Amino acid sequence: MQGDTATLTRTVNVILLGPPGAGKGTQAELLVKNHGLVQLSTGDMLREAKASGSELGQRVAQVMERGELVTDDIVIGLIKEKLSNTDAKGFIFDGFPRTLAQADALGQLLEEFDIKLDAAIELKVDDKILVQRILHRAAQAKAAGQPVRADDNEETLVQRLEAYHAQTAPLIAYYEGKGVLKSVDAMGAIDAIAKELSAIVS
Ligand code: B4P
Repeated sequence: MQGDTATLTRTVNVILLGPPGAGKGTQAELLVKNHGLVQLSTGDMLREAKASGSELGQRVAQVMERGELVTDDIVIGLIKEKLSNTDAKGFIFDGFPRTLAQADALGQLLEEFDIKLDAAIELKVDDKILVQRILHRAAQAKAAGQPVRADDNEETLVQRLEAYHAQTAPLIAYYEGKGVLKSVDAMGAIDAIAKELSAIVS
């Protein structure tokens, strides 16, 4: 990854769009490491809520385990809370928005917090490869004696993909219409994809 680390000359804000297992979380972590951006992952926030045993966590756990999307008001509230409680600049919105209503809400929040969206980056991957990636992640976690994500199994992935195509894929045209869409082939090696993303944010 040498040569990809760069201090940005100005604040950059990007959305990572893509199906489950496309590499949103993987690439967001590399953008944090290489460019000092702040990752806002609604998936991580929801898993934290679940692990904390809070009332919210209990409500969302079953929805996630079914591979469905959590309601818009919950995830919009989580993102708003994070933006309200940070002085950080330069965000990666990872897994948010996932519906047109969330995209509209994010647009309003960005205006409210005076944040400019630079790009919505689509990670393009064939559905076929996603099953392998998710099952691989489950196997790795198991081998390391770590908990396996409750939604990392083939049956739930089918539901997650259905939700993606029905509710999230329309965001590609939405951001294309706003002139901020960038598409990246995310079928290759993690490092090669990271290089392309670094070039976009730089
Ligand atoms: P998320 O946590 O966002 O999970 P995801 O989309 O399934 O995974 P992600 O895309 O980040 O995985 P990654 O590629 O990094 O959401 C989980 C659930 O939370 C949702 O199903 C939903 O219920 C709920 N939720 C979250 N946000 C929501 C919202 N806004 N609205 C409503 N509900 C919401 O990793 C996959 C694996 O692939 C890893 O093992 C990685 O190492 C591997 N991998 C990545 N890139 C690779 C590559 N190029 N080659 C080989 N392997 C690769």
